[in-house]
Amino acid sequence: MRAVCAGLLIFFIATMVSGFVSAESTRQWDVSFQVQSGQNGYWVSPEPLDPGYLRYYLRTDLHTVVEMWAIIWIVVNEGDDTGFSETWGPIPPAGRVITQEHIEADVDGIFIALDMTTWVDGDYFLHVDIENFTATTPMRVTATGTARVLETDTVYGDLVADDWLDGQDVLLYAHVLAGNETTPALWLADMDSDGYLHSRDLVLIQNFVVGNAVTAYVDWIF
Ligand SMILES: [Ca+2]
Ligand SMILES: [Ca+2]
Repeated sequence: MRAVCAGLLIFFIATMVSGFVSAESTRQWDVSFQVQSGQNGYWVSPEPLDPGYLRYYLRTDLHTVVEMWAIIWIVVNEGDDTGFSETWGPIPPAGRVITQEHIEADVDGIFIALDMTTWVDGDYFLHVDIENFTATTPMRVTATGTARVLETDTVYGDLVADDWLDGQDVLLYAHVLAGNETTPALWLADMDSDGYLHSRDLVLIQNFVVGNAVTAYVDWIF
């Protein structure tokens, strides 16, 4: 009887551990907002994040239309853009700012500036704030597309297995590519999801480590 109980206990512990290691969930939401120069714009996720995960990968795929006012709205720029950011968990009850950037651009001689902040509030809803939007001519920006969040207990690219992505992982990856280390699990290290370990995966990890979230993981599919 004791052996059976011990066996069941081991089974349940193994199930819990394996469930923890592989636990992840993907959320996808439609994004649609419009903001004019002189005004602020805000987007809030329709549902909160689960704060207890080890990592949160955020990806936006947006079609953006930039227009200027000249009696009517005239399109001056249009295109598709993928953005990527991430943060670690657990997310504290106070929430957390994920990215905060001041953006300046020259669109056909019109100077545009704005502040964009991505953050999680105390109830774990994801926010994108656009504030201090100024332009030398009245402008508006319309964005439509999707936002995706992968909540996971796996830190992709973490070859050193310390639950963090940094220069150590980059170095180990370089050794792997040089044939000097045991090949890591493909699912963990194949950052662009093409089924191979190659220099592009190393570049993607490097971009993320140095904080170049615009190009890091852009081709990473989840
Ligand atoms: Ca690491
Ligand atoms: Ca790859």
